[in-house]
Amino acid sequence: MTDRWGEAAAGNGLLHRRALLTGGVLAAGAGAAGAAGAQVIGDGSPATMKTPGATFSGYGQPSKWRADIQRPFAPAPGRPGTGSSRTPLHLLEGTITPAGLHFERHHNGVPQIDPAQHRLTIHGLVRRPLVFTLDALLQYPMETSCRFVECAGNSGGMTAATPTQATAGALHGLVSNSEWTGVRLSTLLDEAGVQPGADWVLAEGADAAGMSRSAPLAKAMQDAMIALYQNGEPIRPEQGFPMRLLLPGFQGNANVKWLRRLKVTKGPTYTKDETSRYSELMPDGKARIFMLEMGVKSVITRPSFGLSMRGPGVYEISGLAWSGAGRIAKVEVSADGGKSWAQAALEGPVLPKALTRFRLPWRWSGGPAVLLSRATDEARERQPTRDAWLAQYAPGQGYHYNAINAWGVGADGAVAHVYA
Ligand SMILES: Nc1nc2c(c(=O)[nH]1)N[C@H]1C(S)=C(S)[C@@H](COP(=O)(O)O)O[C@H]1N2
Ligand SMILES: [Mo]
Repeated sequence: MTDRWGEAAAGNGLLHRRALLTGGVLAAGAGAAGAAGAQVIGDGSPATMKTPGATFSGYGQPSKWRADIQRPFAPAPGRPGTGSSRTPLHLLEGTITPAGLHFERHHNGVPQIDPAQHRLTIHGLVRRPLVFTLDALLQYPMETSCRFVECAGNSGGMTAATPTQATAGALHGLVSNSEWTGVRLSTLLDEAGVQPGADWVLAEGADAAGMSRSAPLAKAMQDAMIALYQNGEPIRPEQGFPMRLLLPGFQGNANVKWLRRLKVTKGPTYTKDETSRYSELMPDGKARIFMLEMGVKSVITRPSFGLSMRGPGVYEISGLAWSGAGRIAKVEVSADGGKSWAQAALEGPVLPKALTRFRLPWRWSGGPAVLLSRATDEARERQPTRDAWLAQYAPGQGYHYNAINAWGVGADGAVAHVYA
């Protein structure tokens, strides 16, 4: 079929991404009788035009009509501060995660840290051990970058034998993306003077879990940051106030929050957090340790489970893609379960180690469809199929899940989680 949307780009109604530029306003369900996205303008003025509005507030809050946009979480009985809450990816747009919706992963609660009392110590294999107050750190040159943080356990539920019927946020929401500002770690390490032979750094948090992780010194010198600000405001307590280690593209766990100590070492420290957890069991029974970089990944957020279709018509398929290796090079979308693919439009600027938004128009005929997205990064790594991913590990191993995800659209417009 050819109309203002142009030729199909792949099977089952996928349109060319150029249509996003030339197609004009895209209303979900437009074209179907009674399902128009926009309404004709009426002449009565709304009540809000007749009385003055509310007053000012010191710190703004989301609209009361969108109080449904929450981080889902289930506190562990007896250990309320241990576990995670997730970013509701399916209810958000763009790429920046509002600070209040950044996913949380705490191993023993959120410590309340008085910034005036907090110290960051750099010691170990350095010529000059240093102790920084927050005020001292704020004197250093700072830089800003957008970076995702993703828990290695994100999407771990995808190893279940049957697909869990849950939202994109509940399944894949242990990833968030912020604009972080802080001091380059290399600036501080250069001042401390790393001794020859040192090749790893131990980072320790000031929380009740005493969470600590080792990272290669090369990463610390390459693009690591002591993050002090998140989306322009001081980093939230849940994200590590007054400071966290940011290791762009590395598994969330290594991004130590409430950072109090960095020890320069020869070799990794093998802390409890990197030996009992965050290592992967392989098919031969050996565990792999220090697989720190997150793989290339994508998820369609709209349509997705919980967001039904409103009748046949042209819809925008939209989602998020990211890679710990750098920039996203392309995202392909399929509407026929992987038989044919069309390339989605990437919204720029496409930043390294940050979430990238992709979009593609789709003419839904009203028949069954299986929607997939498959991302490739600039290192030419491409997301594996679920079967290929599972074959890499011992059964039940759930860290670093980055396989192709699928949503099934039924003839009634309901969207289900399916395996493809
Ligand atoms: N000190 C400390 N740092 C920590 C944790 C923690 O419990 N304590 N959790 C880690 C884990 S497992 C992840 S996935 C990320 C989560 O960061 P977020 O809560 O800001 O999303 O922080 C990491 N850093
Ligand atoms: Mo994590």
